[in-house]
Amino acid sequence: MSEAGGGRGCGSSVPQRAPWSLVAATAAFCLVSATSVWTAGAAPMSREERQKLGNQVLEMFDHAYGNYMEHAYPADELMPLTCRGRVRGQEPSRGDVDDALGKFSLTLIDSLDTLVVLNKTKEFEDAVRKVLRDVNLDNDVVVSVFETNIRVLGGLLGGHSLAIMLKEKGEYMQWYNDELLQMAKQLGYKLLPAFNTTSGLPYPRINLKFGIRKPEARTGTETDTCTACAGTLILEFAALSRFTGATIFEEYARKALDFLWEKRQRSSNLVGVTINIHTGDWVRKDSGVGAGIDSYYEYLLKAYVLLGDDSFLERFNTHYDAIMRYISQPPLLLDVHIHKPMLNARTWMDALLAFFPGLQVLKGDIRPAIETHEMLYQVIKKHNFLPEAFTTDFRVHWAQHPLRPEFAESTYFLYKATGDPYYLEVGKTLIENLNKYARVPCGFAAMKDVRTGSHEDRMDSFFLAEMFKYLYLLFADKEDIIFDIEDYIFTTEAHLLPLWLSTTNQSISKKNTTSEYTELDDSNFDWTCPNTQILFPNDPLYAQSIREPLKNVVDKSCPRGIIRVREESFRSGAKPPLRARDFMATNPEHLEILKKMGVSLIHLKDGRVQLVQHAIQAASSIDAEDGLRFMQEMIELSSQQQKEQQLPPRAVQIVSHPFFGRVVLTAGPAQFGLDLSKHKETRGFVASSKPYNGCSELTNPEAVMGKIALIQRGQCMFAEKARNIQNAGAIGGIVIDDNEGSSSDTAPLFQMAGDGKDTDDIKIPMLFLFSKEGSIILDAIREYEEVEVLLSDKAKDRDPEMENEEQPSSENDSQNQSAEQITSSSQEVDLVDQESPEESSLNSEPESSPADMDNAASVSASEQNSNPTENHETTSLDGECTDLDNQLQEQSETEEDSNPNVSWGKKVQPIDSILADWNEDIEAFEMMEKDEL
Ligand code: DMJ
Repeated sequence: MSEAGGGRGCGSSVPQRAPWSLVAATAAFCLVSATSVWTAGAAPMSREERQKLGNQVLEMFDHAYGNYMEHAYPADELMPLTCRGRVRGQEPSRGDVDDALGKFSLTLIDSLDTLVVLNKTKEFEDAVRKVLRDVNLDNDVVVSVFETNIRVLGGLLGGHSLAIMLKEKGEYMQWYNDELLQMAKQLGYKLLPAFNTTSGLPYPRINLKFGIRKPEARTGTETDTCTACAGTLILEFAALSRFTGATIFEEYARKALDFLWEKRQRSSNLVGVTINIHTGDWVRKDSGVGAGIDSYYEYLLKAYVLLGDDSFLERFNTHYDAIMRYISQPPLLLDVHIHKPMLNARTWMDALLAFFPGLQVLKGDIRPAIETHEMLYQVIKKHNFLPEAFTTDFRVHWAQHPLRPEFAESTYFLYKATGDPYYLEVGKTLIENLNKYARVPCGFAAMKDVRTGSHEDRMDSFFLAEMFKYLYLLFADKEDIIFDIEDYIFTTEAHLLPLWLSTTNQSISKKNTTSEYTELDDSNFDWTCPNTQILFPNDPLYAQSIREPLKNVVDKSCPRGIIRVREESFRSGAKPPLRARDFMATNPEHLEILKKMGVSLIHLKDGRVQLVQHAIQAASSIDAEDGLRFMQEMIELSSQQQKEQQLPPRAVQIVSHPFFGRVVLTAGPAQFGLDLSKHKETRGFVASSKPYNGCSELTNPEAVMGKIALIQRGQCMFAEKARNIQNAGAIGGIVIDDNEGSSSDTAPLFQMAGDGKDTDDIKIPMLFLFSKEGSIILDAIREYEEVEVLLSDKAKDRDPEMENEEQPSSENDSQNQSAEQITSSSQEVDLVDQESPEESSLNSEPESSPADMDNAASVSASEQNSNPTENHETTSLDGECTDLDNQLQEQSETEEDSNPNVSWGKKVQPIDSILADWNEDIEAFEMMEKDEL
């Protein structure tokens, strides 16, 4: 078993040698000292510049935290566009995302230890007093157990850890008497009822006041949870037990981890994304390192580091081997099926996996960390931020970006490990992009769409808990931080827990020790503490040499094959199966392969072709399987192409004082009028049309002449409104939704359809705003009268001249003034409760018009086909990299394929079991498509 004294550091089999830091567990486990290795390569960054960047991070934090405290506190989060607090129940529901909000001043608690890291000790002291004075943990609100654990319990424990550190130093926090710890304990007890399941896996949600079982709880009926949700408790729960001596918390977290470990898929050693908390069955059998699983792996390794329990390392290493074998395709990390790990389950990656290179650094496996990080950085350079999901050929899959910190986290760890100043430059770019594109007068706003640069009225607490910590630490020297960061480990929310906990109150780990985990053999440490000979083989340019071949991986990429077919899955001597994207209906060789796979091609009267598979007609079970894979690829390809046909959202950017382009609103495009993606943007002052619905000739043409007319949705077709404002001389139009409280944060955007007739006469650009975004413009008019906007496909950089006019001292005043004005009017809005998930693609919608309007003709194909799983038409893929230009209609028929008597040549696997497996895969794929992160 591990030695006492700070967990297990580098493995005993690997000699410790300079320049590796052998602190048992710093944030990075076996880190090289940053300055001692680098001698050449990217230009080193001077201490002066690093300090300048560090100060910039401090200023940005002040802007985010200051605005939260001024305009949102005690609410859980700041809404930076409308400059007010997000209070659950007072805003339209955003679904699961809102489960982080427990009316417990989430952002303040999540920011506590950031204040200390950023040397804001005085502010920390004030913040702790506020938490103790104001925060109530007994609210009648249903919260996520996972989020409450990592953000609130973790925040309180991180705050406590640094409070006692400061107290011991003798200057600050002298009055502190473990009050944060007491709150943490109270919260810990509130979460415990969630573990009342036979499996020991916690319910995903709990009512802070009523727990799970009571009828008032409004929860406890859930059957599934995500793996990360059940497997990301051990650090906080063990710390709570060890700080307080109450062993129950660590016991519960261990039990949940034990259960997940037992349930791992035994042949692949992978875990699925969601699991039934009662039966332990995997509900979603896809497996990656991003959403739904990420921090389960992170906590296994970090639990070993913090608690020194070898069993956690053994488990982590087993999973890590499987990840590297099946999921890792450097530089990509692609989800697979746990029971068919050679097959990819997705063609896209989510942004949460950006933490993984950081974890690989902790593990000591630097090469793939450098590769994946480089790939992610190139995606960021393309879109300014990492989109919530992106395809294997690096196109945007989900366009939002809620200011996630994972990439900054990995950048920090890679810099620590390599000392390569390249990573400082990466950090600098992150800072620049945040200031350029996400900074708004009242904080930092999440990106609604990285393609347009539009914002969402949201600043998540993790932005303060994590982003500023990692960015600040990236540029800081040891002496810039008032304590030794290497004495702590970062939780998944970047809260700091002291490593000395490993030797405190160890009774639980002793109690749970079984003979299953004895002394680990050396193989467990093979990767744990690599020596510098392996990582930097006498070459200080090591990291650069790994990045070099990848430098154009994103820009030069072509659409990739949809499902990876690994070499070992091919039969020897046989050709790889035909890929859907390569298929050409006119190629006789392809037709022959189709036939072998049991796929027949039917030419439809309208010129399209339809594919139908009868597995029973395939030449062998392997061909049948190839055929099913081909059909699945075709389904996905088809939905991807259909998605590409839809118009992307547009941006309305307020460019006049005091916004200066900082506020960007997500707008829906029109299927008629000027196409903003092909033409220069339209810029102009706005004016409301009269009548406001724009359904008849305008009575105020002089007011809208040469301007962008605002028109309310309703009463007539969108095209009719466009014609009326165009006739009055408007240069563009913005239709504002008449459904009060609607917002692109909560409702899927759509494109405005024409009226079913020829709309070529409409020459001006038309955009659609939901009510909340529209009211930001209307409020601005009330306040400033002259409001100028830019209509475009992508927000433009702010006007530097306009910016320079701003006096630094008056900036806050004017910002706050505008924000307050917006606040007061926004609060009058009667909000509706919508639960639509966020979507980045657009449906098409005809104008909401009275029943006598003929809408049917204007509904476009994209509306009819908005569900990818029901899509029956495809068009060709864009770009030079593919030769597929056939229109296909796919249909998978399986009903004839379940004959249990059929046996297939060499490989005897009943076809119904193959089909059942494949159907599971397809179901899982369909579920994933519907899922939000
Ligand atoms: C944070 O709350 C945590 O890092 C969590 O593990 C997942 N990601 C969010 C931020 O993106």
